Amino acid sequence: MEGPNDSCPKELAGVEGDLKNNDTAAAAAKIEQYLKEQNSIPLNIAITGESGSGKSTFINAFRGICDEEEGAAPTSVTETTSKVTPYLHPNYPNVTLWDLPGIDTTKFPAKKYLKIVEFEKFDDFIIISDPRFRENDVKLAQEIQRMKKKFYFVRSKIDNDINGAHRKTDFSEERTLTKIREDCVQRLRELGIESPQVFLVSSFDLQMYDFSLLQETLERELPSNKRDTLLFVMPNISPEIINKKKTALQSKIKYYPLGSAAGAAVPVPGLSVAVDVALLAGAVAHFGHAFGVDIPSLRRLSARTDGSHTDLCAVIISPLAASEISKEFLMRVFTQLGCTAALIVAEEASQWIPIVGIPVAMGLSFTTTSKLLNLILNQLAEDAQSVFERALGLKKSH
Ligand SMILES: Nc1nc2c(ncn2[C@@H]2O[C@H](COP(=O)(O)OP(=O)(O)OP(=O)(O)O)[C@@H](O)[C@H]2O)c(=O)[nH]1
Ligand SMILES: [Mg+2]
Repeated sequence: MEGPNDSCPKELAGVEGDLKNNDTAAAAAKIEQYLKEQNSIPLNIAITGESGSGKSTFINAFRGICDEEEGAAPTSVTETTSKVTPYLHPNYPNVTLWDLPGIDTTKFPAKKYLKIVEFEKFDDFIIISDPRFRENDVKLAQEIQRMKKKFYFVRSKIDNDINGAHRKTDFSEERTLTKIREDCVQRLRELGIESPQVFLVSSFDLQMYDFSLLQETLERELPSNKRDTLLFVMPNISPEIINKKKTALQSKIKYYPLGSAAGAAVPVPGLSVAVDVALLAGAVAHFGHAFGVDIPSLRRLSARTDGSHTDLCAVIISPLAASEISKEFLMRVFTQLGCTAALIVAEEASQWIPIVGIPVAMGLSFTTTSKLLNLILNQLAEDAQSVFERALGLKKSH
């Protein structure tokens, strides 16, 4: 856990001074604004590649949406992506995946193509190709590079390759994947890409093969202010990604108690603290969205499995997962959890105050609220892990 000496983000530079001057309202306003902005940083990822390579299927899998569901990108063996279409992430509308037609479909040269799709607005390009990278993909990559944008190659439909190779007597998944990867890299090098980044992906099985590597690479190469934005929209493909989300969410918890606008805080029954329920409801809803344990995310996940919504929810322990987060409901849960939190608070009250100069009177409220949010976060993270395991057991066969 971060301690008192952590430096504040630059957006919060004036908060310390506000608190020292006892101007908690000014501090709260700055923090509230900062938290709001954190959840609305735009991220635009372009998905391109030749017709039938699996662009739309990849977009749906990334967004956790079934190919047949309303709002899904249409997918088919016949040509379907004919114009630039934005698909907003269902939980975070600031994140958009753009379904772009392939160069071959549009018949534009790479330079003109990028101009028409307005390349400036994209943070990254993912070029999807099956079963081998074609010259058009490479021309596009070279042009993207010239425009100083990042691109990543995805070799799609790896499940087909593995199923095909399985029939051989000396089958080794590891060897098959290494061979496909090396062939792709070699071909791209021959076509003039110096150090191509190639990821082997099956959109039917994102938890397999290189999707997590793609996620890590995208995250690492994004500007630092966009990394958490990407992390929170990532599908839960592994226990590690859920843990990563938890750590990122945890690092922001310390700001919520201080973000309570003056006059907006109300006492929690049975506890000697007041909280800004609306602000905290926003935090809890954000946790649920990032972990995919809110009602709509669980519905979408069950549609992608062979189980029902009830099957998935059977493993959930937090009252705040799979629930409507109203202010009244949150207050009831806070009161119940508060009894547990209050016991721990007594030990920790003086020990962990993150922003220097915090008035002592705020300390107790601060620690209690942080503790409550941490308890909720831990429970929701645990639920996300159980739901992830359950969903794996209920996986649809393609
Ligand atoms: N086995 C397997 N099939 C896939 C995968 N991804 C896509 N497909 C199939 O490939 C076909 C084409 O997929 P789409 O996602 O429609 O391809 P697209 O690139 O959007 O095609 P256009 O819109 O025509 O440009 C569909 O039948 C998909 O089910 C995958 O990872 N594995
Ligand atoms: Mg398509």
